[in-house]
Amino acid sequence: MESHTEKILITGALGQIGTELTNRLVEIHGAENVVASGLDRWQKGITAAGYYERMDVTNTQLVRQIIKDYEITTVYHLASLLSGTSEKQPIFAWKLNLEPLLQFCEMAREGLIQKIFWPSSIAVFGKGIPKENVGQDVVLNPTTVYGISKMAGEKWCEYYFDKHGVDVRSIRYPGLISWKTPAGGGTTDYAVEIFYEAIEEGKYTSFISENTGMPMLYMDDAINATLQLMEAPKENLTVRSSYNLGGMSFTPKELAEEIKKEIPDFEIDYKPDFRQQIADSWPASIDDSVAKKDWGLSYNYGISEMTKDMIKNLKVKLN
Ligand code: AKB
Repeated sequence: MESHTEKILITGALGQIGTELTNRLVEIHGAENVVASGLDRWQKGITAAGYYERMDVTNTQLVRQIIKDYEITTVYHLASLLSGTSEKQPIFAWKLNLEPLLQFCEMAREGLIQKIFWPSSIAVFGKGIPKENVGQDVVLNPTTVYGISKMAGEKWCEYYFDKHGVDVRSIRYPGLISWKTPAGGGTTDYAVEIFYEAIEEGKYTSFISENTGMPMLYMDDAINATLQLMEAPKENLTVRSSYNLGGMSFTPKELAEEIKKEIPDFEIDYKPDFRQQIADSWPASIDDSVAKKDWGLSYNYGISEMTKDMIKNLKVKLN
């Protein structure tokens, strides 16, 4: 039977998406209905959730107990290793990125929880796929550990929906840009680091080459999209693997030019590292028309609005 009060568990709640999503969920559902969780110790003020559970999400027994204790109905399962870090720890990346997702799908199949959100990524695309305007239904051919784990996760989501009616929803996030909580271990993270260094040092050495375009999204838009997808009527959803999200597309050079409008002395140089190869295998832009049609995806931030907002907020935070 469907529960009327949503009781929410967020995994990876102290991460880049987790901190901001948790606070938005608290605004909507009330602190008493939101349980944040993560590997680290809780620090005062980091999220507004009513409860915090320090838990290793691969510890299935503990996770099940927490789901039961709090009578959780909805899980936002965000805990994941990103692309750069996954290349360094492939076996652990597979374990962390896949096994808990399967466990949550099993719990939903058993009727213990009712709804799951799970983030996929533009990393599912890969070799041999056109660079521009990549569609929802292209063949996936990831060449990274992270991309392989996300592709497999998407197929599991689709499987659990098709076979067992499990209501698991997913978005292929592009690079996420935000100022509240630092990103960590991603290929698109240059687009976050650059702001910190522009403000603190006036210069930045990019680990991605100047003309490499990648799709990016400002955190505000990412959170709105996530909540919109989770609130959409079930019958409107035509994609049960993961929805494409395009956001905006730019190169490091274009972003540097935008930053120079706000910080005229800013300087950039380029020293691509192993993440360049990852970026080269990813699309430069994404077609997200299916998400727009199915659940009304829209954006408030382009590159100029995002750059202005990042600099304004980071200047205050770093002072
Ligand atoms: C990464 O760079 O690994 C992530 C992603 C695009 O999924 N930001």
